[in-house]
Amino acid sequence: DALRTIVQQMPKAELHIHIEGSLEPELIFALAQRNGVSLPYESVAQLRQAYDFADLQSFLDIYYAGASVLREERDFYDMTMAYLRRAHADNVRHAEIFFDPQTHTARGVPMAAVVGGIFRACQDGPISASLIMCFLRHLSEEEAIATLEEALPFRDKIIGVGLDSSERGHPPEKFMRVFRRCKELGFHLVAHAGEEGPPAYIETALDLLEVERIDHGVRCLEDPRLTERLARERIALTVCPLSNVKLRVFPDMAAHNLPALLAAGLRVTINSDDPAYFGGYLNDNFEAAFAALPLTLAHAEALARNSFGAAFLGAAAKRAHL
Ligand code: ES4
Ligand code: ZN
Repeated sequence: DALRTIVQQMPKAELHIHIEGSLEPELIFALAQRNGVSLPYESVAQLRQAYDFADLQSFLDIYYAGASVLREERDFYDMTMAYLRRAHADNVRHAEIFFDPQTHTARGVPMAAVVGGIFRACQDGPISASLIMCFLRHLSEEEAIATLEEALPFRDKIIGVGLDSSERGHPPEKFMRVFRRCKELGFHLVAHAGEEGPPAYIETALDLLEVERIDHGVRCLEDPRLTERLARERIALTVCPLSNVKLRVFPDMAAHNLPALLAAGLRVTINSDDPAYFGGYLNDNFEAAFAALPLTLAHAEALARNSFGAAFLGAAAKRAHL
């Protein structure tokens, strides 16, 4: 219908996409062959069948296995270029791309191959794109600090840092010192919080890590005072509807709290998270949310406006998009 067409065609920014989560099964098999990596799956179809997740951890186990085929600079380039082309087809004009260096450096892949390949694709690709380096929160803060040190030679290719992986039991405060150092270095700061973890993790991400956006954040509504604060301070939430259903944060799309988040006056954006694993890219996320939920043209326009407003772009670039 008309609203669906408008939603597909409107220019958007994507602010929550893990580039390793854009690896399609076909590319996983092609890279496994190219690099002589053996996979515990017989076929593309069998791998896809494993994409039936009970929670965040059951997804992460398969996501890290898939990323094991990435070995060379050109692998990172090919993966990133495939995402940028696909995003361009969805009228994404700007993407802020997460990557997980520790998933690769732990396997002996040089940081230069990881950052270099992703960054070179961003330079060559069809849309504006920048990089946010994420620390794996199930690992120690010492390992995050060592990763930051390894990345400093590539400082000019990275606009920000984030925090991802297993949320429960790994609160933001575990990473206070490394985030303080990143702030001093001039990085933008974000963190996953309030996806599976409690609203208290959203508060500590803001107060102790001093992040500028919250990734997910959907559990904020359990705390009315926190919800009011997020609205008052115009903190963006990078919400990922298909991810939340696949990882059973909500039982189905009709139960998603996106309308309530918008009604609370929050600066919500829609994003794809791990599009190869969760059933779709950015327009698939908009389409699934708008099909199942009471959302209007005004909501669509607010979501698109918020995506550019919350982006780490200069004022002139934002004005050009808005
Ligand atoms: C992730 Cl959905 C999600 N949550 C936390 N960490 C992640 N890494 C990749 N996808
Ligand atoms: Zn995420």
